[in-house]
Amino acid sequence: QASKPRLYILDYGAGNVRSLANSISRLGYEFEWIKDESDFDKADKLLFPGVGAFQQAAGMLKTSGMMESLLKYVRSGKPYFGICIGMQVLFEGSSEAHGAKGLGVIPYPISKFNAADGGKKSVPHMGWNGAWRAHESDKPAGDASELLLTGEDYYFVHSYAALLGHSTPEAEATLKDFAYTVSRYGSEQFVSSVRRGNIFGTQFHPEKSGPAGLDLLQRWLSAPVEALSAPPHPLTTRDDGAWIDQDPRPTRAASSGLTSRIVACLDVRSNDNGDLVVTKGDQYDVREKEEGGNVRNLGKPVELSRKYYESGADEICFLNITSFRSSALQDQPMLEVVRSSAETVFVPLTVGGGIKDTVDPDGTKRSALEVAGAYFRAGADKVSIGSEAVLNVEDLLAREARGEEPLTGKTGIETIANAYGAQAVVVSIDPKRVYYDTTEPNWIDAVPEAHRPTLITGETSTTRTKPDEVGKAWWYQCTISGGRAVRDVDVVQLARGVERLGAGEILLNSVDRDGSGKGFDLDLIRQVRDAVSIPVVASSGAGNAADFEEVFEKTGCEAALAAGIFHRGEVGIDEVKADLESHGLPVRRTAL
Ligand code: 1PR
Repeated sequence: QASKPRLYILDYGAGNVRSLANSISRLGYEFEWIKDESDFDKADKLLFPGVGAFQQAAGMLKTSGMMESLLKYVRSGKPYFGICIGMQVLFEGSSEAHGAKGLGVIPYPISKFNAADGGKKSVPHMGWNGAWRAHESDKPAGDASELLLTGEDYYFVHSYAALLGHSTPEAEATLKDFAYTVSRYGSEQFVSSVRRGNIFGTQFHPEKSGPAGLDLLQRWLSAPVEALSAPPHPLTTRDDGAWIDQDPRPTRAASSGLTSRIVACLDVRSNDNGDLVVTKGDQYDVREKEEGGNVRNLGKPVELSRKYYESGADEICFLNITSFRSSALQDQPMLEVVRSSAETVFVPLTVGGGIKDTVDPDGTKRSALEVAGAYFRAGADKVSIGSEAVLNVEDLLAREARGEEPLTGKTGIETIANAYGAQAVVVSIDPKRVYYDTTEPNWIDAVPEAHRPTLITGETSTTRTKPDEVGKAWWYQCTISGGRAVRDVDVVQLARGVERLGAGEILLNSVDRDGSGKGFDLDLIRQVRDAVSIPVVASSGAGNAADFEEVFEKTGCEAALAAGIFHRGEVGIDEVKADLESHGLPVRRTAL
């Protein structure tokens, strides 16, 4: 009997590789980490889960001398599976890293998405998208080694891609030697997976793509080494150049390609007994209204996150709202929550709360980068920064006003984005409406330029809140420390500032709407959505399924988040998705 193939994973120390390790264990396979160059010879199958930035990956491979060994392995004909950056290193090089070269196995460049495409689109390309075959292989239908399955949604997160039509006709022609799938983001098409002989790569993350991703991994893991190393089958391209598969879902055609993402949020804090519980407040007050005022306990974080994964949440967000006496790193229970959740949740995990430079009581300095690194290693895909981001943008604006260089490269947003990629840094904003007294004559003259209200009638607000808003004027003031302290920065200033610092996504809460069930604050979300080119997650106020449809339709946000209605079982994630689909919005459907 043939011995089991030895599976190795190459980790270059950036980003969340824990999730891939967890998914392999969950599928019942064993693996080892590549520790030095000699391990490449021992490996029968190799997985390279490249998360983060191309430059970091290529740089590490070069300085550690592993680039040569990797190239030798890939050329040896033994099975290789590269994920995201692990696929991109097969290509020639990336415009992300000036001069940093890939392995050049696929002589085609990696370039950046065009944010100006079709007016405007958010970059990174973040979320769930389909993958469609460009060619037909002559393999028999159902061949066990057929990996490029289509018709499912997979999780993508990247700003650079092998964009079709971005190179010379000669380079484009060499792509025809590879079996690849194509995905579309706006009007741009890119290679979303590629295969030839022993080489397989996906731009998306199977380990974060729910059941569809696990299924894909399972197929590669279970395929015999010989089947994965066999010479490529001839490919046929359609004469008219069209892809073999076409997206059968009509709703998709009208969208950017991405589905409308639904995020389940778990605010976590220690209760009065010191246990971490999922809680939920109204306007950020998480204590019971009756006597005693205990912290509301809505369940256990790990159990709830698994439940939401199984019921189809596209993403899970943990916000640790405990006030830390020292750094969040000392808070081992939260790291343990992330670690345990990542064992059963195979969609992206975001973790926020306390991610900033701090000093522990014993004098040990902890940088935001260090805290974030601990969460990534525990299984988080993104970290979310709240209060600190407001202070950073204040500094940025002050430096700019003094005529100094606005970016220092030292803030948490910058250092984390630099090491792990912009897509790993979310900024969570907690704005609050500040109303003007419009009955005062010439009230507008007293309003500072930065706080000019952009709407005075409220007529664009949700129908349920319209009557009491008509005639009012307000601005959106940013808060810190869980809404307890206000700052002078306006929400648009903040959103633009964090984008300049390098954040990859905005989680937009509303202190006024939090827990109210009155619907999302559409005016707020539209203002921020229009002000930046990074994805925006709308949050706070969801009361029913129709609120989600409204926020996607009226603001163009990429994702919508809710907490209370999911925790209390008032509305299910499947119900929200069914409603969106009935209104022609694309959603990810799961088989679970
Ligand atoms: O400032 O970097 O330590 O991060 C703290 C994080 O914790 C911030 O993201 C901040 O939004 C959050 N936070 C702090 N205090 C509270 C609180 O509730 N007392 N929660 C808090 C914020 C808002 C959302 C909530 C949505 C949806 N909660 O997380 O899930 O409003 O709720 P709904 O659907 O029930 O309306 P830092």
